[in-house]
Amino acid sequence: MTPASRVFIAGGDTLVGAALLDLLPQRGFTNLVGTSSDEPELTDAHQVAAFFRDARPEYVFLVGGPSGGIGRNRTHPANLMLANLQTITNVIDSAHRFGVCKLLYLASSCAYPRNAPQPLRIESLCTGPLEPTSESYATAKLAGWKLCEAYRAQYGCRFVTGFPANPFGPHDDFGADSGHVVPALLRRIHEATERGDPELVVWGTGRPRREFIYSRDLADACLFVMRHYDGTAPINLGGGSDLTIAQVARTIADVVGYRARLVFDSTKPDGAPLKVLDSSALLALGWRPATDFRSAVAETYTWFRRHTAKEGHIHACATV
Ligand code: GFB
Repeated sequence: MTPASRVFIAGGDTLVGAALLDLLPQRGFTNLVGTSSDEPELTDAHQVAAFFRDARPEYVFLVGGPSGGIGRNRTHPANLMLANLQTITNVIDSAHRFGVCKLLYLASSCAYPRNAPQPLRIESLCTGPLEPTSESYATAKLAGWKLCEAYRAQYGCRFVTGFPANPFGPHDDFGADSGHVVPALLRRIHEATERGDPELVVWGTGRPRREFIYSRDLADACLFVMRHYDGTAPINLGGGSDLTIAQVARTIADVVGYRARLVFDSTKPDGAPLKVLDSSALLALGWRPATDFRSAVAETYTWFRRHTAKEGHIHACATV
């Protein structure tokens, strides 16, 4: 991959796509194709094929397809599964047909079996039942990994799959009901502070643990893997903070300056009890995350405030 390589971020409107769009030019990659207005609708097979035929991308980051937090996964399993399956099949097949040099596909840590041993190792994939709250989305994500493997086996395509920790950052979906825990709580705690609410309800028991990764660090890991990893096995993309949801809520309250009470509503689902990745393969290659959790939350909050003030609303994008 050279600065002149034609690079396509399939899913530039997602959390990770936005971070890649920021990062790649900073690292000297200026020949980005399919950015903003000329990005094809990824669920449309004809648009995607026509785009690959005309733009001829050489390197593809497949980070597209909608996602959401535990709320959106429960209310929209069909939309999430269908749009992800369409995105995956369209982009992967076109990448093969139009001779892409290398593709990195981002799956999700929710594709691991619910009760797999922790930290989650690649060997545990497909060894047990999935977490029910995200089964449809996770099944589509697993299909994407298997499709990459199939194209590698049949055609020798250099298609690599990464399983990221839970990402968050600027351009996230800050919807109170649709977003993942960090952006959803940032918004809800921000609004509770402005109203002076005496307490804030946090979903679930507060006991589940998650590993988080700042979207800028994840974009950096994606670029690193594109340049330095070409194995047939998928690779976990983590190595950062592992926190309980109660710790997450308290950190966010602290960053926002919310001094009132946090109440845990155990009638709301916890989802998987624990999700922490074994990222030893990535770390052994020399990659490290740069941003600690609290600093990443603070940066994300700054972005959120700037955009709330400017737009009067928060753009909910399709996060990975
Ligand atoms: O981030 P989250 O929605 O995703 O929820 P998952 C993580 C934990 O935070 C759960 C709790 O235990 C939630 O109950 N939580 C507390 C909240 N308050 C809130 C809140 O206001 N909003 C949200 N969303 N959660 C997702 C999958 O699972 O992980 C997706 O559903 C995707 O498919 C993503 O893979 C990475 O980690 O539970």
